[in-house]
Amino acid sequence: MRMVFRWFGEGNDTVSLSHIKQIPGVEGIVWALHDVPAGEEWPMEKIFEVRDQAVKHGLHLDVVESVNVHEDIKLGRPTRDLYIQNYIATIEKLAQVGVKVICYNFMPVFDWARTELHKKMDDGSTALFFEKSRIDGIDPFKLVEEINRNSTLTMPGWEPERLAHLTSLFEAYKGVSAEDLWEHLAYFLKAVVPAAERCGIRMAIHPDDPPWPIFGLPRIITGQESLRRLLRIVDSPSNGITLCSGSFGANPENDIIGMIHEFHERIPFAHIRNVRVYDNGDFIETSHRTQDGTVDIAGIVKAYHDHGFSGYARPDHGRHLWDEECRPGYGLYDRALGIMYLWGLWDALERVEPIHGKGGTV
Ligand code: CS2
Ligand code: MN
Repeated sequence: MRMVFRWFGEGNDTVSLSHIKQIPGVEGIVWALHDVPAGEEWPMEKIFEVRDQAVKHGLHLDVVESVNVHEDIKLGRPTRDLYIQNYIATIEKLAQVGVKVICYNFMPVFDWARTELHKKMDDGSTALFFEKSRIDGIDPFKLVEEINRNSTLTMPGWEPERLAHLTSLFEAYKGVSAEDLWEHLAYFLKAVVPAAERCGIRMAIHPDDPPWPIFGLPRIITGQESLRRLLRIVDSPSNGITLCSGSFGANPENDIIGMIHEFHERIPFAHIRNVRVYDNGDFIETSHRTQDGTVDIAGIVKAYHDHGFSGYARPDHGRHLWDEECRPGYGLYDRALGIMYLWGLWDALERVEPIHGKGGTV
């Protein structure tokens, strides 16, 4: 297991590279050019800039999260070919600085969705929260109207300045079914995976979060069956998975340990975090510790260890602790605690049965 840590870039993150360097066992950053809009080719000078910053701190940049996929690709519009060309050009450039894994997702319009970014927990910390009944059955057009009428009403991702853009995207997705989205994903992968292969890069799709359709938009990377289907589209190590335990874990029916056993050879990148799912379907992001949530983190780490996992892993969203002001879910403290928990589990497993000699699978 090679531990890495997400970093949003100089001036764009409250956590510095020197802080990251002090977390035990972290060898690299998980990075992206967050100011380059989806669909554009990444400029080489900016890539070199991040490379130089990372190298100065003795950190590598093997893992990129994410090279975002332009909506026209997800919508299957004719302009997608141009955006796919740009995507391939970016892959080729990233190979020049030694990138090994590119994480991406195929969620229409939104990345992860939550109803509250700072839900207060009993111990005084705050965390990202999803209230299911607030989202279920929402007609997105009605919500836009409501937000327009009532200026204090808002939801993460629904900021007033985005509303016009959101409305036109919702219009565009009206006729797009889950099957259409699968087709558009296949078209994208068939074009991009051979290029990634040539470059020695592994593409790794991030699951949908939460893993079910919201706001009437299709979502397709939701569980074990969808991962099977994804891997069949292009049978290559360069068509892989970012196995995010927190995203899949929001649906208690997902058997994450089973996914690791089935797909371990196609998981170059693991996101490991916990969530607590309530009976009514709400969920909150907890500490990484197994007992604190409903995801069996200890069992997950053991499953990776059983397979001699030598891919990259990072803690995922954390709570906001000790009055830290940070990007929602991306503070230093809870993610650093998470890493120490993951290492604790890992090292204990190593004591019992060292991987060395078993042979890794990734
Ligand atoms: C999230 C996502 O769970 C996560 O890691 O923070 O934003 C994730 O980075 C993207 O969906 C990956 O493309
Ligand atoms: Mn994740």
